[in-house]
Amino acid sequence: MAASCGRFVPLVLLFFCLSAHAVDHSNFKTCDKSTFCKRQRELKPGQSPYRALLDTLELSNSRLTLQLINNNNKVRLLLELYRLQGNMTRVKINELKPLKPRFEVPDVLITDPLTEPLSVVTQDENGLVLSLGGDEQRLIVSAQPFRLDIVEGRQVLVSLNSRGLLAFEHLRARKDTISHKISSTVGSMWDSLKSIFSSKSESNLEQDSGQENVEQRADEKDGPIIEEEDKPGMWEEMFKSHSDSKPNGGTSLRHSRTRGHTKTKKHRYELHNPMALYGSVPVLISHCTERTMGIFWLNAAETWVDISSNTAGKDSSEDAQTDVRWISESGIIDVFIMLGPKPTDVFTQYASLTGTQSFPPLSALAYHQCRWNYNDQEDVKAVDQGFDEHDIPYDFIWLDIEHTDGKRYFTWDSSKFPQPKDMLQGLMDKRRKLVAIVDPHIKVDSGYKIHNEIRSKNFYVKNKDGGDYEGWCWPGNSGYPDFTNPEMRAWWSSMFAYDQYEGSMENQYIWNDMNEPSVFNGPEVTMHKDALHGVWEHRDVHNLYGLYVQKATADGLIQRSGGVERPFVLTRAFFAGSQRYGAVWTGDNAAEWGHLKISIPMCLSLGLVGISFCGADVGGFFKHPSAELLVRWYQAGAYQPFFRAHAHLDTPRREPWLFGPEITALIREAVRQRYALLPNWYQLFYNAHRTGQPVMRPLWVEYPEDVTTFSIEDEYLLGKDLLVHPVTDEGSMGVTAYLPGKGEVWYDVHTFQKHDGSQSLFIPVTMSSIPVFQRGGSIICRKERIRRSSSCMENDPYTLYVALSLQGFADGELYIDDFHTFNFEKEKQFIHRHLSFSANTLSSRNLAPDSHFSTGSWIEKIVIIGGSRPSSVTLRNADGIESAVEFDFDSVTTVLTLRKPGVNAGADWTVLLR
Ligand code: NBV
Repeated sequence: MAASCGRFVPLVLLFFCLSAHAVDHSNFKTCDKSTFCKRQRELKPGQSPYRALLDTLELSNSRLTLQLINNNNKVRLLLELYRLQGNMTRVKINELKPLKPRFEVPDVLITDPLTEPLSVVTQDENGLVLSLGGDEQRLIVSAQPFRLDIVEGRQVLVSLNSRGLLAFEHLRARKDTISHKISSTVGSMWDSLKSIFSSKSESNLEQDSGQENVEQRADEKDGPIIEEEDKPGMWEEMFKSHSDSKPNGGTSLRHSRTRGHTKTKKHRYELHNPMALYGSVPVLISHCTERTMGIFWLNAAETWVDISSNTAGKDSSEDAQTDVRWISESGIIDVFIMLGPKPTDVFTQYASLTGTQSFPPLSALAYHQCRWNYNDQEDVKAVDQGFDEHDIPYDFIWLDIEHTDGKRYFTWDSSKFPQPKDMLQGLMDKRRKLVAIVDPHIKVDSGYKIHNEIRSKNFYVKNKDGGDYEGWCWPGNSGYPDFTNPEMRAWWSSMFAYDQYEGSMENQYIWNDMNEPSVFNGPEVTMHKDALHGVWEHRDVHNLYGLYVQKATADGLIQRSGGVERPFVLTRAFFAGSQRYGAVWTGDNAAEWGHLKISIPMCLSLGLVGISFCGADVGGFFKHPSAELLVRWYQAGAYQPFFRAHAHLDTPRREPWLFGPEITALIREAVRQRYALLPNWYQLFYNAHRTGQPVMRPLWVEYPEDVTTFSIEDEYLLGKDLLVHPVTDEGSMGVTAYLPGKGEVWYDVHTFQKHDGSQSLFIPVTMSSIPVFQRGGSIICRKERIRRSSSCMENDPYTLYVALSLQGFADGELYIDDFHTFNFEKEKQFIHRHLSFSANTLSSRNLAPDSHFSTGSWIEKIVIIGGSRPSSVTLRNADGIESAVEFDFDSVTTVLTLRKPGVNAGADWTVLLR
């Protein structure tokens, strides 16, 4: 697959491309050790043998099908092409007549994508040209060799198989042991396969010879399928002591290095290593000054992606090209080409396929205090009090695996947590909450209710021989519920009901860890690929497993509240679409400066592929941070979407007050900055939920034509108006920040100092804060009365920060609802205001006239930055009644402060500066 575009910046957003210092690399496969990847890589450009059979073309209104034939072995593939609404094209390739169905990823697309009519513009013996709608876009299908090109005007945007690398291994029966293979290997999963072979009787299937199957799949005139020699690893693969039986032989496919098979790590990961880690989102975004595009490869099997680009240093789009080769172990080719053209269009396109970020309860956006482990109820109480004593707000305290009875999830260790409800009530009295961990490996123990029910309902993943799959994890010998089974998920969800999950209460939320899934004694520390989920092999569904765990858990939290409350679930494993179910964190990092630094691009990448609710363990999970690193991490974390401190069991305690009063004060200030900005975070998440636009954005998203922004990953934007440059180097005296936007200005939020856009400048720093700038032309809402928790601040008044552009304009939004239920969606109970400043007048206008909600919050202060001293300030309320507003003006900082306008935050009002 190739895309052309001047100064092309390919962003691989597949998974966390990181692994570990302490990781034993020998536990993980390289492409060379993954035989499917090795076979595919051995194919050299130009060797793809496919030809499009133009006489097989069928075109219904919006679906074009065409057969492709492999000239070497005569196996036919079926190509389907769709034009999708919103400037997208979908390309599907499957075997025309596979021996049995190949896996097609369910539950990731939110709906069947809406299509648009396709029409053939021209056709001859060399191929055809389709109109993709609009005047300019065409899809060219070349027959020999098969190739697809999407062109706009004279420019080729995307080409498929332009280097002739398409390869699709067909399902086949093993030659040497055909009957054995079918009767033993397929037969071993006979029950679940029956429906697939519904046209055959059981005995028929056993008698089938591989040759008959083969012949069925070739057209008479092409002759029978020619089976090539088996290549190494086709039918069995060994990795260390693990054997992967491959009942279907090699099934890999490729369309054009980096890896998308989620793995678990027991060690901290290495920086800048493309080894697979906890999650994968098979999306690639390309950006250049003229255009942004995306490719979504919907396949949940192990996937390798090779990328090569000739764009370095190229200024023109003429001959710039990035080549991408996707290699997946099984499934089908199902590719969505998102044609932009702007970054925001690609986000909209991807959101229309996989959904948007779930809208978290406000408290989930506040500060979380976690460690492995808080030891017992007294410990929880002491930490909770510590926050009050040191006047540091927090919303959630977290319990890791040690809170359970012997790692039996949904239970409590009765000696350490004898009265969980008392503990939860104590937190609730302070309007605080708790998160408890629930992992998906289940202790095999006949005295454990959860295990017994899963076993009796036959809900466990099976091993290749049909018994329950068992592996080693925290509880010892463990079973793994089959989360791909909707009945299993419904049952799992029901376990969160208050009468099932004893000791739980409504202020308890959930954390899913180890859901890659992690199997300590499994190949690559995960599940055997030949384990079975119903009829499908783990090979087919691996990258989906974690998504399903989080989905079932989030559904459980919704159901336990009768559909009223928004859930909060944190997950370690994720896939495309995981954004719909909660938050993701970047896993087991370390207390090192490099890990703090990399948290920025890691969360930026996830945000670009829909997962906005991302954060890294503040302080670093492994090792003990220095006080300086801890402070810098709190300061950075306060400006990242998911803000949670976490630490490994073996590390010394590090609650914010354990490093002496000066450090406590610095951490307090960082956390307070987070709480003050919660209204802005809330509004950004509402926007992400509604529109799919990321919360945390690389600069190029807002300044797509400014090439300087393309490689910046040490600073970022929150929405479009706040620019954050964390301090990520030890002993830093300052940072070099790039402020984008010719003709724009940025104001330092701490000093109000004004800087011109489109320049890099050195910003000196002290330990007290990190550089944050507000864009001239924006209005940001804050709450400045910081209390114990975000819930305590719900009805507090707002302060508006109006940062004027050079032309004297500004605008922004304010969003308010009950902060925790679905009533904003179901009952339209919310307030959404547009705030705008122009011609010396600031006004608040209703953006959602159909909605209804009343708030007790009012506007207590308005800070206007970058203007001049007025002679009077008047407030005009919704009834047209005018009153004078007190103000003062600082001519050095050009800050005008309006005191107590006192108007309700949900009302229409205008402030006039004269
Ligand atoms: O449950 C223990 C830890 C947890 O604290 C961490 O956040 C997870 O990423 N968990 C991994 C398992 C063990 C890690 C060494």
